[in-house]
Amino acid sequence: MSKTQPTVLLTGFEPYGGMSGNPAYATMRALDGEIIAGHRIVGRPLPVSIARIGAEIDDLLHEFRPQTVISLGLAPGEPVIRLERVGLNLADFELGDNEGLTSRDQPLSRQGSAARWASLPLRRIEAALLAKGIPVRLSETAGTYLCNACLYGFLERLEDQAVPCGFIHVPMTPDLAAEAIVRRRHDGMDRLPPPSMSLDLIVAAVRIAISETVSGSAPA
Ligand code: PCA
Repeated sequence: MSKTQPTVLLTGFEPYGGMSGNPAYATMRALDGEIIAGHRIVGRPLPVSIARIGAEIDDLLHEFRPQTVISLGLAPGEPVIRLERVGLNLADFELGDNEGLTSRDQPLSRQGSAARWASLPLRRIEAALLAKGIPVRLSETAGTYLCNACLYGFLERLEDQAVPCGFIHVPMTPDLAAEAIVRRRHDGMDRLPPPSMSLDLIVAAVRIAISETVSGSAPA
């Protein structure tokens, strides 16, 4: 890997919650190794583990010293690309992580501030996606599960550095939505089927988000 080429660290979460895949992971894999506006994309997985995520973040920052950090996660039920504005200093979840751990009312960082702003050019990304016909929205919460822990964890470690950093939640892909419909048939609840977006469109959206962040323009 060229030492002079700036690096974009792109993380994607592993599958969780009994689902067979995670489009965040698949998108990270699809973009790993791509060059966007002269920046090399380094895609790496993150574990859905509250016990391990902090050390994983430390290791990735130490290994790659990225100029930009963008993390991806799945938001089941979300119909559009969702740009997170803020990470909260809170872990609170009943759905066990991939090691079976839950958390209640726990701060992620003892000394850390209550919240940290994502530092990606969110409005520019939003405008670029809308211009390409990709539905997107800004969001005031990344939840209180692992995706939020990831966003807060990166922002805390990068707070003194000029490294744009943020988190993008993506919808289910159609295969996961179909899987959820089958699963829900058995729970007797009459619920709307979950919305979905094709992996191709999600990958295109993340490529645009990276390009806007590193060069201020959409990919050619
Ligand atoms: N989504 C979960 C954790 C992993 C993922 O892809 C979340 O929104 O917190």
